[in-house]
Amino acid sequence: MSKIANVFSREILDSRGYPTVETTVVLSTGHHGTASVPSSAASGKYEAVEIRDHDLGRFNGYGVLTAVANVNQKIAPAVKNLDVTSQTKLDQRLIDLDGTANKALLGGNAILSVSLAGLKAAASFFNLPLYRYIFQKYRLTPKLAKLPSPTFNIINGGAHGAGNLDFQEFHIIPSVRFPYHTALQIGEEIYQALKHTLKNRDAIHSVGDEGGFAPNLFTNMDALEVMMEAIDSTAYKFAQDVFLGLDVAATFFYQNGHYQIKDRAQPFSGGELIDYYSQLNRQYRLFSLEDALAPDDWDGWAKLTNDLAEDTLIVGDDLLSTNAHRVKKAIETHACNAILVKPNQAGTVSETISVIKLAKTAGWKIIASHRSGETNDTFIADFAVGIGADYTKFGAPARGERVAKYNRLLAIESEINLIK
Ligand code: 2PG
Ligand code: MG
Repeated sequence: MSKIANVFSREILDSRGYPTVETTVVLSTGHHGTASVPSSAASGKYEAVEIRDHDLGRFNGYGVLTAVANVNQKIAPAVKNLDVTSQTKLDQRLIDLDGTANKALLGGNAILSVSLAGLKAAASFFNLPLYRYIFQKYRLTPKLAKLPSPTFNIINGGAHGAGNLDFQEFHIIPSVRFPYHTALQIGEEIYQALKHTLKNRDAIHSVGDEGGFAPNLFTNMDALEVMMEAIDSTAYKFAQDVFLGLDVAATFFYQNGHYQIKDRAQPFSGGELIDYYSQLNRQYRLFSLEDALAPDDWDGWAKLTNDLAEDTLIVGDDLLSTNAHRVKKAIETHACNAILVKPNQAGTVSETISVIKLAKTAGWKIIASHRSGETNDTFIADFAVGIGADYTKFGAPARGERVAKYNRLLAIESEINLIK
């Protein structure tokens, strides 16, 4: 039987060296699933709450022993004997046990670890690769034909960088016409080209949290210029083979109704910043623009979408926080046309799936996303394929925890091609 026999959790480290939760769910048959939870440098205020110990005697307060104890002592007895193939029942039990709107009692990190490990254990019970189990269970896409197109974050600023750039992520996005393995090659070659471009400018000194370079440049626009230069030094054609995108993560430089970035001495009002994005779009033909405004500026988001959505993906991340209420409001107010999907913002697999259904019904594009703090868990790669995401966002094509996901997509791509 596919019943949960045992659940145990532990504290491990993520890619930034901060503790996170890893949990194993074991079935009565001996099948099992293990999952670890990613984490953010700057969690949005509408996300499921990540519980940390705040015990300054351990890991500067970042320990997660409380969340681990919540799994081992509170969640494990409550989910014992549940049939793991009913993900909805498992997740509802977790939601009820917590009882808060934002999972603040047991912790989104504790709850998600069990939800993910349960899903993996169920896939193992049916002897299916995880992406195929998700595909067959939820039927969110008619067939597993083409893999999601990768977007690569090759310059890191904001909360992920070295303190120099205001915008958080500068992306290159190979054309969707390329098969996944070719898109990966393009992303990697431009990443290496960018290293040379930055060296030539004496601007390189390190990489940021997601493996992109964290250079010293004068303005955010300079970063886009450097990327154009890097693309030009390769065989790929800008706006044909490869495009540019931004995750601005505007909360980082938003204060008292204004946005302060180094591109201009005076702070921008919301309206001025939208005009600035239009200018950037004319110059760099932005393929996607994420979290361009603060998450409570609903009018601003609607104006941005009205002005730019014809040829740019207006992506909600902090804005939507993978939360059904916020997604419904964004659909009603035409606040964006694409969603960044992060299971740990929602806190369970089932809630994430409901949000994806809503977004798909609205005709939005779906981008399945990692977090800045990652582990070598490749769940998100299988999930992206299984739900039929349009794009993935897994960081730079460098650093083990990012590359693990890109390599998992390569394995899935060859498996799907073999079966076809
Ligand atoms: C984002 C994410 C992932 P973080 O803003 O989109 O790139 O960053 O995990 O720090 O929230
Ligand atoms: Mg973001």
